[in-house]
Amino acid sequence: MADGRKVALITGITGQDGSYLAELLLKKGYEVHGIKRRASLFNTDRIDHLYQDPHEKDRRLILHYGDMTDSSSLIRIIQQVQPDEIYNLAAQSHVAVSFEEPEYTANSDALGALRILEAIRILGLEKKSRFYQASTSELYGLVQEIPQRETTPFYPRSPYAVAKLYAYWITVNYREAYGIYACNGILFNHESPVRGETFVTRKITRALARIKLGLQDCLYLGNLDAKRDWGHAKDYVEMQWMMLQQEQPEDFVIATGVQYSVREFVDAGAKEIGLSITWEGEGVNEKGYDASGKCIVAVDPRYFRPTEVETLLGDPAKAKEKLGWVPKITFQELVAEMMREDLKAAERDELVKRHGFAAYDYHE
Ligand code: NDP
Ligand code: GDR
Repeated sequence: MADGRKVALITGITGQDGSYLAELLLKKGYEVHGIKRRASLFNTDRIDHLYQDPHEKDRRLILHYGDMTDSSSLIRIIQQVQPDEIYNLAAQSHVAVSFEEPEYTANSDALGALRILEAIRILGLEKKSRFYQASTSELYGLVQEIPQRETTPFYPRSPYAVAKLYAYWITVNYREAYGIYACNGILFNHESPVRGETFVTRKITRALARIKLGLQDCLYLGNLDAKRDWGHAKDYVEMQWMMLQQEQPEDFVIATGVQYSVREFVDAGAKEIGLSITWEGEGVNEKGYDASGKCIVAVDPRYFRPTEVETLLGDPAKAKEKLGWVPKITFQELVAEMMREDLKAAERDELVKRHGFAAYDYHE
């Protein structure tokens, strides 16, 4: 505690969840420390609104350079910060990219969690620092039970999910072996206007907005039939905090209990901005047409994954019962917010283009 304030350390503070969690903890009066890896750009867009100049007195948001693949930086930071709570959100979090970078994904996502837990032990903080591990519904992969709950067997289907499986179990093991207050939040997909642009929801809302304003012709997607249980990141970070406030550490599934397909997400987003899509064809030949008959959505097999997770649907009953947690933001509200924000961004880009500046565009 610093001046009676609780101290939290967030790895992955520059990511989607890190930014929402930092905002939440600052509101709750915490001193918040975040680990940021060195990049050639600032890369703090998502937390710029929370940033405080290092020269300000009584600063409550403090960033440290570090990396999940570098034990020495993690030990140094944890020693310096002496956190009451550690939220391990940092990860190479893209499933498709994990097939391209499997070793790096294992290093940051699996061994990264181990490095933090070992740092707690090396520094003798077992009774002080509570630990939250960002576990994932991807652990269920090839699903063994519908809906998935805390007791459902795991069957990971990507190098990302296999790395997260290690992180899940090492968290359980350090809890049992050393009495560390350590828990796993098994979070199903959660999105927001600051979701990374290459995850399917944000890719869809961004592209639909740009198509609407004539900045892009077509949205290329992979598996339109994949089904996900999509919630809002703002709701889910609240749960991350709640999990560390219990008497006993436990693992929880966090989900909405409702699922939609990728195709349904496209339809919902299109509806928000007055577009209606007619689907024709099947498999790789499936296409979506707007009211004028123009093709605006097409399948590109390059977005198929070597092994796919076809369907995920969570059962959040335990979180509801034990923590009184219920997601507040509905799927329709989530889609509406994402569409609204991406439309604003597209309008800015369109303005720039209209004034003769070439808008850089990168599709993925
Ligand atoms: P993001 O991809 O938005 O953020 C990941 C964060 O991790 C970024 O701050 C990134 O830094 C940082 N990071 C990546 N590699 C390293 C590294 N080697 N060292 C230090 N920092 C690193 O993910 P989300 O916010 O969406 O997710 C947060 C966590 O929750 C992740 O662990 C993810 O796997 C997990 N998760 C996410 C779900 C979701 O639906 N969003 C669902 C279930 C689990 P930089 O900004 O520099 O890239
Ligand atoms: P996911 O999220 O793999 O569930 O992992 P993503 O949005 O990438 O994919 C969801 C589903 O959509 C299908 N899909 C596409 N996906 C992407 N990215 N791009 C496409 O063009 C596309 N077309 C179809 C995918 O095949 C998949 O079935 C996310 C990440 O945040 C993880 O870190 C987290 O652990 C899980 O959610 C829960």
